[in-house]
Amino acid sequence: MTDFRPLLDELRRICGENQVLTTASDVEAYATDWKRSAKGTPLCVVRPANTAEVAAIIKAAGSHGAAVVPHGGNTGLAAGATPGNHGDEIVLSLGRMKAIRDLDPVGMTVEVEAGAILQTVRHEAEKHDRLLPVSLAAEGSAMIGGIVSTNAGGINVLRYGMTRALVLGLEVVLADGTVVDGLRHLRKDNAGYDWKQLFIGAEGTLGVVTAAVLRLVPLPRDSVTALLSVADVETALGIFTLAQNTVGDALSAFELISATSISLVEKHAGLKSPIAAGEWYLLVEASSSLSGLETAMETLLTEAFERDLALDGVVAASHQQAQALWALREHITEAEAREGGGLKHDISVPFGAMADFLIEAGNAVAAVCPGAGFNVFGHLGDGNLHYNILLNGAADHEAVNRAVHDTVGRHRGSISAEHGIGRYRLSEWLRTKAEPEQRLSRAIKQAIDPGGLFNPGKLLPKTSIAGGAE
Ligand code: 2HG
Ligand code: ZN
Repeated sequence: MTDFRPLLDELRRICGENQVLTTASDVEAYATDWKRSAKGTPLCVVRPANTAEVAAIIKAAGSHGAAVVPHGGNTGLAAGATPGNHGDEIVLSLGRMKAIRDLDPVGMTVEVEAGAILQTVRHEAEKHDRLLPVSLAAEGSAMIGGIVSTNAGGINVLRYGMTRALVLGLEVVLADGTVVDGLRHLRKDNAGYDWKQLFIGAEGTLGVVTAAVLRLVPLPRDSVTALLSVADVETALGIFTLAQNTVGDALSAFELISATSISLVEKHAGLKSPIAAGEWYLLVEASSSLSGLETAMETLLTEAFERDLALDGVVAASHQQAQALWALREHITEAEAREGGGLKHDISVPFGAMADFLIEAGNAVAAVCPGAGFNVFGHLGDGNLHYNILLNGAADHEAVNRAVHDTVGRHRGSISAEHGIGRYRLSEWLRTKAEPEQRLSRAIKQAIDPGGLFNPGKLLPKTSIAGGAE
């Protein structure tokens, strides 16, 4: 067993005595994931104040043979920020590095440190009539470094793309402690390989993202939200086409919610759907800097009723009503956690395959887990569903995962549309990802973090780098 006391002393010299946490109660919150399904035993938690301290920590860790697990708001759903169990990994919390360094409303960019809370940056942008268009239920805790490192999705991907589409520049610290300053506020920059793309969605396995330049958009002045109920997913997809034709490029969210998800939210969050039930619900949002959205949304609902697509529906008449409709969607994850027994999947398939996927995956899961419930909801407009299974008692998790992911594979979909691989989906990634793609991923890791310093056992197995078994 390595004696890490000299390393701990060095970390205290770098960050200050109080910023190196070692007691079980102090590190507890950093040693488990949001779902509390993964647990680890870190050597310590370090909380640097700036990029220079991050670089010094990484150099120190590398020279003493400890690994580094970057840690943001801990809202991820793949256990990508949870340390391993051998007491040889430092959790590097970016939470103290939260400055908004620069906000340019004319160039529409914001330069921000990794520990800034997403919601805080969004609020700051709003003061300047700008929007940072990453919106997710966890935005009150999620940090920019984690948002970038997981290439976070959320409810507005349909309109603005994933986080990747918003990153203009990054500052990262590499395994040897080099600080790479790519914090350029440029819309156009074709000068060589776009290396920052590798760090976006790398889940902290290649380096530490310490700051980012993100693109802003004009703040929509007008926004309309509607809730509809429908009988089946084919019909929901028909309404999606209708929405694209009536609401057009103002369409900013198109979410699917199953009747089971609504029941869970009604049961655990004390909320109530204002419309008559269907098998499925659609939460549709349009937003724009121009007016006229309400008319467009009403046209959508009128046509949906005239064509017998919608069973019931309502357009929110005020901001409060819109928030109440969104609360039904935003409380699903929490309600599922309270219900217990949820086994999460984050899948995407091509639009044309969505209805077949649901039938086939339902049958496949029922075959291996009779009596399972289905808490299905998600970003239908992106072809991405959270296909969460409610297990009643003991179940073979791996068999359920295989049932879902094999169905995804038959439709050339993805087993992780937006949450990442982390620890949670690693074995399924290894089982389902084609060998050339795995080889390419290992080659990237080998080129940038050859010693396997960063986030071992996440996204790729530890053995592929260090050669030793986990
Ligand atoms: C969402 O869309 C999140 O609300 C969480 O991605 C999904 O809880 C989940 O499975
Ligand atoms: Zn989601």
